[in-house]
Amino acid sequence: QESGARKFKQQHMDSNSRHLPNSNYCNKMMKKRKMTVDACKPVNTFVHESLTDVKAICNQRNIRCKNGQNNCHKSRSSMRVTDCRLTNGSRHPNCKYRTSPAKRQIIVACDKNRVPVHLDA
Ligand code: UM3
Repeated sequence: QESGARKFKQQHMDSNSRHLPNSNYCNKMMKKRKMTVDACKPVNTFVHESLTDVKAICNQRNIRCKNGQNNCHKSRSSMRVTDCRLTNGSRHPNCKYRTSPAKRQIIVACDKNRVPVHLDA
């Protein structure tokens, strides 16, 4: 498996948490998924859908990503996600996050193997 795909799963996939997250969800998950090691990653989204459904987004038409590349794709349906945003005044290594569940269409970048490697929005 290519590193981009592995990193996407590590940083963005949490298929098995079906219930609404509690307020500690992001504090625990951002640490567990290694996004607080060198620095506190400021914003990160976890997707609570199956890997099959998230990979299928790569079959949607290509659209422009925020970085100007054209390998992004938008999900047809809304997906269950949780946004983690670093709180003001939070200092490494004590990374503290606000946990915000949401349902929305997501945009992912896919590589040549048609697997997600980045979450664009
Ligand atoms: N990011 C999210 N959710 C958002 C916006 C940004 O997870 O709603 C992440 C994805 C990028 C990073 O990390 O912020 C910079 O845009 P990634 O490339 O590891 O997916």
